[in-house]
Amino acid sequence: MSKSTVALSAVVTLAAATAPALNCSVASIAAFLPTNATVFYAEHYDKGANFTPPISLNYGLTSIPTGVSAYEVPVAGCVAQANITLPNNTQHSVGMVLPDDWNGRFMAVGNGEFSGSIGWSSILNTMWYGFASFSTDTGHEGNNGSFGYHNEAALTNWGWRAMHNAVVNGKAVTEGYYNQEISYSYYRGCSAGGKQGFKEVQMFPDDFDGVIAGAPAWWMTHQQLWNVLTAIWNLPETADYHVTDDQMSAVAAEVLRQCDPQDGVEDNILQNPLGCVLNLQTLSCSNTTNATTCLTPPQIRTVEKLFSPWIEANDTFVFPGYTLGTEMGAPTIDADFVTYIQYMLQIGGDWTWEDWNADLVQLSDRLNPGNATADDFDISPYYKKGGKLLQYHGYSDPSIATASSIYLRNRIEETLAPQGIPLDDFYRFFLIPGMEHCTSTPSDQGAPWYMNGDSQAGSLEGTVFGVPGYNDSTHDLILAMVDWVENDKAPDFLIPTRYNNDTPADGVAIQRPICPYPSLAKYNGSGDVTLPENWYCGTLY
Ligand SMILES: *[C@@H]1O[C@H](CO)[C@@H](O)[C@H](O)[C@H]1NC(C)=O
Ligand SMILES: *[C@@H]1O[C@H](CO)[C@@H](O)[C@H](O)[C@H]1NC(C)=O
Ligand SMILES: *[C@@H]1O[C@H](CO)[C@@H](O)[C@H](O)[C@H]1NC(C)=O
Ligand SMILES: *[C@@H]1O[C@H](CO)[C@@H](O)[C@H](O)[C@H]1NC(C)=O
Ligand SMILES: *[C@@H]1O[C@H](CO)[C@@H](O)[C@H](O)[C@H]1NC(C)=O
Ligand SMILES: *[C@@H]1O[C@H](CO)[C@@H](O)[C@H](O)[C@H]1NC(C)=O
Ligand SMILES: *[C@@H]1O[C@H](CO)[C@@H](O)[C@H](O)[C@H]1NC(C)=O
Ligand SMILES: *[C@@H]1O[C@H](CO)[C@@H](O)[C@H](O)[C@H]1NC(C)=O
Ligand SMILES: *[C@@H]1O[C@H](CO)[C@@H](O)[C@H](O)[C@H]1NC(C)=O
Ligand SMILES: *[C@@H]1O[C@H](CO)[C@@H](O)[C@H](O)[C@H]1NC(C)=O
Ligand SMILES: *[C@@H]1O[C@H](CO)[C@@H](O)[C@H](O)[C@H]1NC(C)=O
Ligand SMILES: [Ca+2]
Repeated sequence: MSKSTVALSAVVTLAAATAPALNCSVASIAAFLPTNATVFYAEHYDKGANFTPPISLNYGLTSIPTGVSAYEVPVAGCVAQANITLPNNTQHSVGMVLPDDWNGRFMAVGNGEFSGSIGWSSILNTMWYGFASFSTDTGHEGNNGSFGYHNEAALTNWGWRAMHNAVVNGKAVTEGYYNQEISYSYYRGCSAGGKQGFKEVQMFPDDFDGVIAGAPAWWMTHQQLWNVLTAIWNLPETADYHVTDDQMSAVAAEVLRQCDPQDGVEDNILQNPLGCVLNLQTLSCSNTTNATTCLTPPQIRTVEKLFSPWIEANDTFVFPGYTLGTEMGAPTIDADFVTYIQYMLQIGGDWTWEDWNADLVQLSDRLNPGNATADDFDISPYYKKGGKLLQYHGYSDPSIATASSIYLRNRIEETLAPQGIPLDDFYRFFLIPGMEHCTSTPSDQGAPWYMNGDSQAGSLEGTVFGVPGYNDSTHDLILAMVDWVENDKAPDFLIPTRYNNDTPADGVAIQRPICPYPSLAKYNGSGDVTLPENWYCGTLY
């Protein structure tokens, strides 16, 4: 039994022994919220019961691909939703889950993309551990940037204000509902949610004791433009430099062929894509006869651009490129990202990709919509108050260039090092070979990725809670953070899992440690490469 499991059971026992008569009702939840809040419902669910968010209060969920659906409530408890007033005559909607068997801890979770819906699946996922968990829709419904048009207040809510308000009110509800002080407060988010985690660390260092921030969209002002520009680099489709999905698949296969052995182990996993020397000429049409997949010189230039940093005039580094092994397909325009330029940069719906101009970088920097960008690298206040921060990013992320996380980590280090702050004491960054955006791995790589980071459980077959078979702090991100915060046991490594067919019942396909940057997992030279014990965290040189 690890230290964390001992601590968890101790608190659970304590909560059970002193269990007050919990009162899951609209009036009792409302009593712990400001009077300008409206509690819509508060209902008790048995373990395993289904909760379906009422569509009339969760329109935002209909714009998520899966739509509104039923969620399994993992342990018995109270499920509630309230709208809470924010400044400038605005409001946000907050979902809350309060388990009967409370572990004494508070958890807030983040959102995805442009947010606009409560993260019900995420708070129910963390409820399983016994956390009282909260999520905000960030003050608008719908998952694109159109809400921000001529609406500074809504942008601010989205940028940071709603999350902090949800934390403040969520803590009040938790302590009121259980009539007991919260022992520790945590945060888990990925993508936009990773950014929200950094934003909290930067602006409200007292909100959390432990923050888990995956694939952070922290450089909102530049990343949003890059998401559109990478597609523009591949347009129009009639251009001689345009690449197709078939060609990008051939590139992915060639990257794997050349880079896989360069890390010393031929296993289809790119353990260190940054260390790969790639020769794209092997795909040139002069070398191969397959006209569907070969590349002309202008097409090779397009591929090189995608894997290179975006540099503008005057040597301005704007955003990093994709890392090798990122199988992004042929980039195409995503209408959601265009709404950032149209509505968050206040240009209007007539803007099309043909209007692209590099001056957008300056406009985006100047407006910094909602102050959403998390670029205050001096996170020393969070260190000084004893907070812990765990950042992770997949090496094959087709949505947010992996290297933007490395850039963030390096800017933080160069800001804190002169202050004599040892990064490793409170901030660790893990790169995950072969993981895509927050979750999953390309089928030709088959890397281990599952640690129950935010949104990961949804990529497994069936309804999954925790890390099946591995209820401990080396395999489970949440337990790792709890162990770090409460037992001072820092994660020297973590072990993600890939289950056969992404189905826990089918058994484990592969596990391998991931290591705090800049160390990386190395094979010890003998034994099964799919077993974690044959790997160790080493240095490159
Ligand atoms: C996980 O471990 C904790 C602490 O030992 C325990 O309370 C809990 O029941 C375990 N959960 C499962 C599903 O085994
Ligand atoms: C629950 O709280 C409400 C509002 O405070 C109160 O009216 C009701 O009597 C309480 N119910 C129980 C069972 O305590
Ligand atoms: C809502 O109520 C809280 C607590 O009473 C208060 O601090 C806040 O200013 C109110 N918000 C608005 C917009 O009136
Ligand atoms: C929102 O309210 C704050 C404080 O009341 C005020 O300073 C700010 O100018 C307002 N912003 C907008 C866009 O109305
Ligand atoms: C609750 O707040 C959201 C904004 O987050 C808003 O769109 C919705 O209309 C509000 N619901 C009600 C019933 O006021
Ligand atoms: C953006 O979201 C709004 C609100 O959900 C929706 O009406 C609109 O069609 C969306 N626009 C795009 C381009 O998806
Ligand atoms: C042509 O491609 C083959 C395999 O695809 C490779 O072995 C060879 O080195 C390539 N030749 C050149 C000149 O790139
Ligand atoms: C060319 O590549 C395409 C896509 O991979 C494949 O379907 C096709 O069979 C190949 N053609 C030849 C002649 O190898
Ligand atoms: C480059 O620098 C010059 C001189 O400072 C300035 O006038 C110009 O606007 C800059 N261009 C860009 C794209 O930043
Ligand atoms: C914007 O956010 C940063 C943290 O990311 C914070 O340091 C700064 O004070 C904020 N600025 C405003 C005007 O709120
Ligand atoms: C490599 O792993 C094997 C199997 O766990 C172990 O017996 C061996 O000592 C390890 N070798 C090194 C060099 O660490
Ligand atoms: Ca390899």
